[in-house]
Amino acid sequence: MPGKIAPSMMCMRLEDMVEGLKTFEKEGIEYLHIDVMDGHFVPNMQLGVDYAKNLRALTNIPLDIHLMIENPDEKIRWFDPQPGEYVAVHYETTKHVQRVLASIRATGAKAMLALNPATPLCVLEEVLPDLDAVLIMTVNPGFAGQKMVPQSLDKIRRCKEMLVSRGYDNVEIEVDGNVSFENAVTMREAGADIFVGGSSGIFVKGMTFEESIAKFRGCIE
Ligand code: S6P
Ligand code: MG
Repeated sequence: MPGKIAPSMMCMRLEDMVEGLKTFEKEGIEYLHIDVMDGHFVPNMQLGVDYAKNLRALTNIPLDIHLMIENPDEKIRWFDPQPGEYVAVHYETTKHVQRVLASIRATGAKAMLALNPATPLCVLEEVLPDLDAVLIMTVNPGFAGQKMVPQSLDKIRRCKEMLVSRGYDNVEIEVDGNVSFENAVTMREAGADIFVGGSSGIFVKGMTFEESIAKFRGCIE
């Protein structure tokens, strides 16, 4: 199965929103990646509850909600997750990882656990049955336009090996951070399934969305 694309909507200029979404629909974009930042877990504030709800009114492309917020536990329902959408919580943000993952599934959405670059893969071990996807951060979260942490490729590879060897190869791997055309190729080889396209992959200066999406697809076949 070819890789799937989730453009990072915090990189979308407001003036491009309506036409951009039409192009994404025409090009078969699989998900819209929504970065939610609280100014505590990460040193930035971005996108929120109304943004997610308004986006659903503009398009049928399912959302991929990336929560970079402390204590996400009771806040998940604020986003009214829908069947077919993903909600990612960071391992580092809650003391109750299993409970939070189960509460995402209870909404009908798919449960994803996000790991910062320094967080080891072993934290996945006890929650494998609760996961629909793992989000491997390939930059430290907070900002677009950063460089990939180099050891990320080996981490993706080891994550894939872990999932396959434990019989959880149905659990998808999403990668987020400097997923450039070049990096997307090696991330794909390492085992990634869903690719967040930001300033280095989909919102690329000098390229139309049609051009960047076509080139990106070629990198993740
Ligand atoms: C970062 C955030 C990401 C970025 C994306 C930007 O904290 O979670 O989703 O928006 O990584 O992509 P790029 O190509 O600018 O790194
Ligand atoms: Mg993100």
